[in-house]
Amino acid sequence: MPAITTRALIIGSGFSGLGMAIALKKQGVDFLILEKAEEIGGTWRDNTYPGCACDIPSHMYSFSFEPKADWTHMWSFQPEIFDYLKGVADKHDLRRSIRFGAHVERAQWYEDEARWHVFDATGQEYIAQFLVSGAGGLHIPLIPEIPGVDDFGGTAFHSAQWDHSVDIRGKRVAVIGTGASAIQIVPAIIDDVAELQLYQRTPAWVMPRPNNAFPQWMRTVFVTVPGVRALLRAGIYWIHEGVGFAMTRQPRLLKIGELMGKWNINRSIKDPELRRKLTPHYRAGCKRILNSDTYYRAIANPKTTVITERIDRITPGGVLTADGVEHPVDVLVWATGFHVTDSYTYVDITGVGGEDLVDRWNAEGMAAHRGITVAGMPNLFFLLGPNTALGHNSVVFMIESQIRYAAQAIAAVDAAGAAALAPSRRAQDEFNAELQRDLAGTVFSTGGCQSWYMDAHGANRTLWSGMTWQYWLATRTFKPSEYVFTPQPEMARS
Ligand code: N01
Repeated sequence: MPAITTRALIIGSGFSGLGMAIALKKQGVDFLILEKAEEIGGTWRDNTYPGCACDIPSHMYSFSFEPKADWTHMWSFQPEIFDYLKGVADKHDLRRSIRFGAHVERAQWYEDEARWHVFDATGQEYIAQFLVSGAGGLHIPLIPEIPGVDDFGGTAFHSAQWDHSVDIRGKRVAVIGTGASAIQIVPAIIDDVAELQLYQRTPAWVMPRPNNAFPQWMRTVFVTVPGVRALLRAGIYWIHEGVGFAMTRQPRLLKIGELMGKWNINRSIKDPELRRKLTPHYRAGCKRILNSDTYYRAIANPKTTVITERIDRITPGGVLTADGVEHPVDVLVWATGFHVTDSYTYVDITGVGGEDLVDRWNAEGMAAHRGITVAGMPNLFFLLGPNTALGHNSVVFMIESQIRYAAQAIAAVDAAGAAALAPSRRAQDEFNAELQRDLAGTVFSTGGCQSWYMDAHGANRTLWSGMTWQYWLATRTFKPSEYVFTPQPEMARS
């Protein structure tokens, strides 16, 4: 197989990959998207579980440059978001620049050529000057290492790999986990199942949220009256930034949210013992705040049992809890989240001097300059990389900031007549030292919970430390002074 050569390789075709491709197209940079699956969409292609929806309003959770005025719901469901992304890909004619079924496994920087050599699982080689990872952090399903996981005799699957061939009607279904995915799944399946066992390790703060379809007249207004949709988007943005202010600067303000969360429990759950089980004992926001008007109602349904005993093991017939009770189960759903702080292990990246990025990040924790570029890894860009996920607003806003920054960096390489750039270790370390100082005062660190925001070293390598406009400011203008430029190989030789 001859190697395929292009100027920029983009891994993934979710929001990040598609957005980057559109920016490079505008800039006249040749690119190829490598997509492991047979369709675009990333997260919004993979997650098809019942009830799957966005928990950030759609008018904000969409590209600023591709508004969709006729979203059917404030918080849209997965099929509509997936359709939106397919529409964006088609409108910008991106499919012809996507190689489907290309699961990237390895990328190596060849210093003498100043090029990335990238290999997919079939052994196909790609050569490019720039490499952009649009894989994000929520793409490797996590199934906990509970004894007996492989012995289960019924059907088991992860929430992000929902098996639609399984008929759950009339079945005893166990949902393990009570995070953002589980709270959408539980209300969506409760009417169908015979029995629902919900295994909760830590209760979530769940805020009330009605999500009725927009009435037709309102959709017509969004479509026809200039400025209304943009005003709504701005309103959504600043309300969420208010929550971000509380989370990152004044965590005690989050007590107000806790009152709302308690009210949400009390209005649906009458049993005091169940109320106690469902009430969190950490500051709201320490783990992701969830929203639902239907979750507690589904829990109040007599078909549901909330089980808080530790899971001892999975048996061929069900789930054995630490109190010695074996709960018979037909279908087991792992709503247990993703490998986040080790999500980068999906690809082996080797940079200058043969340094292995996975080894570096395993040892030091993942860190990048402004969450995007990495010292010693020339012309490599991460979208939704280290410390750029959010607990309070739309990650699409973060992605757009990063795309703009990466596009500016590529333009800076060209303007300098250079072959490559990478941030200086000093600039990267200073940025991250300040970031970690800021994170120390946030609810993510002080809220009294254990969350997947923290890595194996106990450091938050996942979330941005402030509000999203601050990230926008931090990435608005690319600063060449923070970078080391590599000359063109032939200039280096002369
Ligand atoms: O995963 P999670 P998720 N035994 O990690 C529990 C995005 N998302 O898929 O809290 C028992 O939040 C774990 O318990 P604990 C969003 O960014 C977005 O739900 O660790 N339980 C927890 O309850 C979100 O944050 C949307 O004690 C175990 C659950 O499993 C991210 O995806 C919608 C366990 C995992 O919750 C992940 O959400 C859905 C064990 N051994 C998701 N191990 C939008 O709407 C783990 N758990 C945009």
